[in-house]
Amino acid sequence: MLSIKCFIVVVILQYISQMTYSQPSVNYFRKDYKYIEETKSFYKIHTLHRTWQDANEKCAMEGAMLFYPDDDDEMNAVLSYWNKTQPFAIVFIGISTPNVRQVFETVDGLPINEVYNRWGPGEPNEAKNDNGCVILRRDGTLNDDHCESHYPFICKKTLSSLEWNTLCDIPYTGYEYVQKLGRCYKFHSTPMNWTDAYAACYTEQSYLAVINSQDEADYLVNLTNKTPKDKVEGNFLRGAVHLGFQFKKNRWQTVVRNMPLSDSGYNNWGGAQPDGKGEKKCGSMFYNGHLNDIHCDQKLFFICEHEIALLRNSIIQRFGDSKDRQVFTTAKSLAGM
Ligand SMILES: *[C@@H]1O[C@H](CO)[C@@H](O)[C@H](O)[C@H]1NC(C)=O
Ligand SMILES: *[C@@H]1O[C@H](CO)[C@@H](O)[C@H](O)[C@H]1NC(C)=O
Ligand SMILES: *[C@@H]1O[C@H](CO)[C@@H](O)[C@H](O)[C@H]1NC(C)=O
Ligand SMILES: [Ca+2]
Repeated sequence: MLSIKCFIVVVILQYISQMTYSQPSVNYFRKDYKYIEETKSFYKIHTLHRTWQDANEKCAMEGAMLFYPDDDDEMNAVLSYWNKTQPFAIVFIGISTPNVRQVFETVDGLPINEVYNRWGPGEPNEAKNDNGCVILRRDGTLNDDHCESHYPFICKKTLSSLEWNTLCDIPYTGYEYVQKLGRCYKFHSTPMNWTDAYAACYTEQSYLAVINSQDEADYLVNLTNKTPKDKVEGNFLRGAVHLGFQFKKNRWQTVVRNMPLSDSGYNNWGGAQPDGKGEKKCGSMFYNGHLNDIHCDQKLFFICEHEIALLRNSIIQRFGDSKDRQVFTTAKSLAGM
């Protein structure tokens, strides 16, 4: 009886994964992005005000791009969504003067005259010094503004640029599925401090990796060894990577469910570590797999870990009608879950 159940579940799962492969037109990127059919793209309006540079980086971290309108049609489609959902009057868009004053280019390198470019009356005017970044007003006009101003912004992901990582069930191809561990991992070779690394993993719907077994430690060592990183320049600490544990409430605990590190299944500190006497409050791993405490402002490489939901939450969202939900419910009850 059990094997029949398993067989049926396998068949259903195969059916689901075939849908994933065979339907590139499924319109799902992330839960927080809205798909607009006219432009075949996904958009997220970020309400937190940021500088232009921070907005640009935030979109890139989400695997998207700081939005600018391609043409009138996209302008109208996005403006109408914005009008319906948000009250603010201005957003930063993905147009700036990265090279030369007054030479406006999109974040993907197009001259502004090849995209939507209806300036407001008298604009651009460099009214403040260093007016290198472009804002869009609700009336559809553009204005040059100070890049260090803070405004909301919109991130955009085109459907055609979407690559679904089927095994990891996320829209990020940098994650490697490890069958033995049933998890996915990504080595980030842009060094960050622990806090920023934590946020970067979170942005990719993941978390700073937590080691729960010797096998997992071995894999992370292998992943670290095989990632090319010798040529990465800059001021950061080499020899260790940030991981998901920290010193909090007088003990070392993991970022997943705040579990004491000693209960996590892997507690193998490097020789004489931790040596910070509680002053170094963030967790890292030497390249050889041994744990190390570190100052949280120290920049290191880091590894994100992605847990794959057993019956794939995002597929329910991607194929969100009730028929598919039924398939899942059936599969779940057959599997006795
Ligand atoms: C959005 O609202 C502004 C004013 O609040 C209006 O000028 C504009 O036409 C509206 N655009 C769309 C596409 O709804
Ligand atoms: C790590 O790499 C070694 C040698 O390449 C290999 O034998 C081992 O199976 C790998 N371990 C994991 C967990 O990937
Ligand atoms: C991490 O770096 C960011 C800037 O990227 C900074 O704002 C933040 O204060 C730093 N955090 C720590 C703990 O050093
Ligand atoms: Ca201006």
